[in-house]
Amino acid sequence: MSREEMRQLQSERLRKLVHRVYHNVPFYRNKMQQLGMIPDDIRSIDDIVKLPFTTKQDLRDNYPYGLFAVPMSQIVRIHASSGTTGKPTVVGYTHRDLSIWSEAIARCLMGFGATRDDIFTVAYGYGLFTGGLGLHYGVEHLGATVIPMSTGNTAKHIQLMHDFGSTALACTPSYALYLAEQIAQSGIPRDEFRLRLAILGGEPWTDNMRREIEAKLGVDAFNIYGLSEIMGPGVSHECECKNGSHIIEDHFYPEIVSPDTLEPLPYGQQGELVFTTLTKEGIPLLRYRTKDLCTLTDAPCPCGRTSVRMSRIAGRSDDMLIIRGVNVFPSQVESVVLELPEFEPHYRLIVDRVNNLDVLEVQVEVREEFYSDEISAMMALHKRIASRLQSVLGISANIKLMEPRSIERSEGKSQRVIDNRVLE
Ligand code: DLL
Repeated sequence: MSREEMRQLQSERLRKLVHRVYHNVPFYRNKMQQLGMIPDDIRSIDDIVKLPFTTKQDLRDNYPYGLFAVPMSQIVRIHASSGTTGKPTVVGYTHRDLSIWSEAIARCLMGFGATRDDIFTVAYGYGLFTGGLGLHYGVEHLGATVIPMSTGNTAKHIQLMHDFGSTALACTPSYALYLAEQIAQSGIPRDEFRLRLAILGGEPWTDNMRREIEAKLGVDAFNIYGLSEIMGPGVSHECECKNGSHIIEDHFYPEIVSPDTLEPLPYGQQGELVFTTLTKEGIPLLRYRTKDLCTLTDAPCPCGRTSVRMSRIAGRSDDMLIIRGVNVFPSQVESVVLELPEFEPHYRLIVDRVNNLDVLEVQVEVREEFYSDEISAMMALHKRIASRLQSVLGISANIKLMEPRSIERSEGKSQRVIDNRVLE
């Protein structure tokens, strides 16, 4: 499609979308009324800059279903990802949404050179996370074979990838590196595996990691990007040129804005990535602020695709961490320590990468009156906070109980996160 044809399609879809959310989502109707707008003010995709932004906080304020644009009878699936505190961010899909999502992922997979003859091991988590089920239905839509492994039990993964002749692996890049090492130690010769493709995303990674994964696993490794609020994986994907990720922009319209002023920035300048879901029915979002920092380009790609490409994610404009593929906000830890009377509201998160696996240590300060020399008392306290944190964060962490007043107080912004991972 030429750029002009794409803009026409996007304009048409945006006009319909704005009418839909204005009439079906009170949140958007109020926002537009506050701005003195009516749906007919939006005539083309260029008018998108007039529309209000949406943030994770808006989803949280309307928890769980307040931003849905269709009755629950039309919602056929729910997914959720971490919110900034205890409550997750909830998204809902209609039949049509799921069909567009599967098609979007199938388009990504074709961009990686996958065919119906491939046998995919999907090692993203199945469940509320969009990674597992998202890839799963995309692989089926392509007509390839899917082995729904989900996460955990690496030895079994390796055995079944070997025995089932898996040709493609979909997982986080850090898990791919970990798997590569475990395969090397498994004693099974690498040439007995048929792996040729790795579909990696869900967390930031680098070209150096790509080279290492490709060399160790003997695969061609590709980046896939996405976020649950917009759909899940499959918002953008690399092609054989591996030079930026093509955005599926007939469904997900991208903009770059300054995270400080929210003014739109021209292509080529780094800023915060913002998406508008042009066709989504369940929970359509206007100008959703991803907080991911990157650049966009519409320069022609040698592969022949005409879509806008995004660079790798250079960082975040908020404090979200991705630990073993799971989104973690320091404020989630804060909500737990505030809930439990035995702890002070002082805490620290220390993240390391050991053997390519992320390790999280959470240091929490025990209140004077609850601090004791008795091991059993401290162990009970440890257990209490560990289980609460595990349930709020969705990942396990090494908990370190700290003596009263041992975590440094600061007058300015306290440094609550020490991230020792270096992505090279
Ligand atoms: O991580 C969806 C996904 C699953 C994408 C599997 C790719 C593969 P969330 O849990 O909502 O959804 O997290 C979204 O993860 O805003 C980015 O910060 C980060 N992220 C996702 N893919 C990439 C990537 C899924 N390829 C958040 N590179 C996003 C860098 C990524 N960061």
